[in-house]
Amino acid sequence: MRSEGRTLRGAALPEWPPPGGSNRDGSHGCEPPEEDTGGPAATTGAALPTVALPPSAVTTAVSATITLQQLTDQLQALETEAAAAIGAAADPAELEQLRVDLLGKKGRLSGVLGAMGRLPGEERPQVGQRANVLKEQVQSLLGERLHQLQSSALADRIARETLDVTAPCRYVPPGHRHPLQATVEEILDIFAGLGYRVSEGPEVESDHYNFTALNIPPHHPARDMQDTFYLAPGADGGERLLRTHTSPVQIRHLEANPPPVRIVAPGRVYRRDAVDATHSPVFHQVEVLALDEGLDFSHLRGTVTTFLQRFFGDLPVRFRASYFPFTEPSAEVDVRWRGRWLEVMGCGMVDPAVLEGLGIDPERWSGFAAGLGVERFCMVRHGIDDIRRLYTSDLRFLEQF
Ligand code: 2NL
Repeated sequence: MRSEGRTLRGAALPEWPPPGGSNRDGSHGCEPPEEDTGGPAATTGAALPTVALPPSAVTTAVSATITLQQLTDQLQALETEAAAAIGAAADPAELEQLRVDLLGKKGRLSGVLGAMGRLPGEERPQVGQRANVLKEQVQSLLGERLHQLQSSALADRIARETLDVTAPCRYVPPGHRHPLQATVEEILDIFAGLGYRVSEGPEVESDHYNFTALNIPPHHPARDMQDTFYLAPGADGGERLLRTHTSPVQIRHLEANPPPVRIVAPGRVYRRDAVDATHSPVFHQVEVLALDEGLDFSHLRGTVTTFLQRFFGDLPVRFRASYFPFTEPSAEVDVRWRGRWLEVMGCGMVDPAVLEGLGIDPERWSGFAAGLGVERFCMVRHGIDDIRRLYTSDLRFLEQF
């Protein structure tokens, strides 16, 4: 390959006449330019795809003596044939094959030059010069054809890949977050600013995580207020239901993470309620839980007040005693909104029974929890009169946000 490479770069044809001049070995002339001594294969060369050498040329090449005229004819025939084959080459790979067949170490030109040794010494320079001319011509034909093929391939590609930059685009109307989602994110942002991490969990829950672990045993009256939707038992035969609050997320979090804990759990929850202007069987909740050493009701009060004043503005906030099975004491929280007290969330100190159920020592750890309905926050903030407007995807409504 290497010596063939030299041939192609045009350095391999020997100077003509060769340096040193006379016939040191007593033969008629120089040996052929390379070790290729003109055996039949080299002489005839590999057949070109399109044009074959005339039989006479082939036979002449292998005979013992040869005339100047015969060699010149062979070179002429080779030139004609090469020009036709190069002109007909369909792609660069075919051209490369032609180059090897014509100019390569075992190619056609080498074959003709191999026969040159049988000419009388004074005739050889003529053949050598003719061969050099032929070689340069073939090289430039190869180069021109390669250039032609490459530019027509490029032109084809440009034609194929035309892009109409004036074509109208597909219209994607600009949108924005749903007001409910925006409310969730705003609430989470406020708690994130107070050092809470977001935690999420499954909407399909077990009775244990949704009720029992929250100090709501079977037949507890609180189960009536949070009636839900039941699914067929899971693979393990356990009861499955749609969670009625995101508290199970906090139970799961406490099982996996030892206190201290500060988390906020957003998500969709379900209750068996009839639809009206303020109720939906599917709604959204955010619950908060803080568990640490030394937490008391003042921390709960400060945290909830700070949160509400960041969300609604610097308004009066009041706590009223209430009841939840999972907190003790418990409170409802109201804000003074446009001249009226509005109940917006519930909260309390985590009931020691909940902590004991989790194997957490209530003598050491205490905490508070709070829960709110996102729809209510969204409706109060924007003056929305009916919860159903949040679910019906009416653009005349949504575009107002
Ligand atoms: C409401 C009231 C509340 C909680 C949720 C809670 C969670 C755990 C332990 C104790 Cl793991 N409590 N959550 C506590 C008090 C109130 O929600 O009105 N929600 C819409």
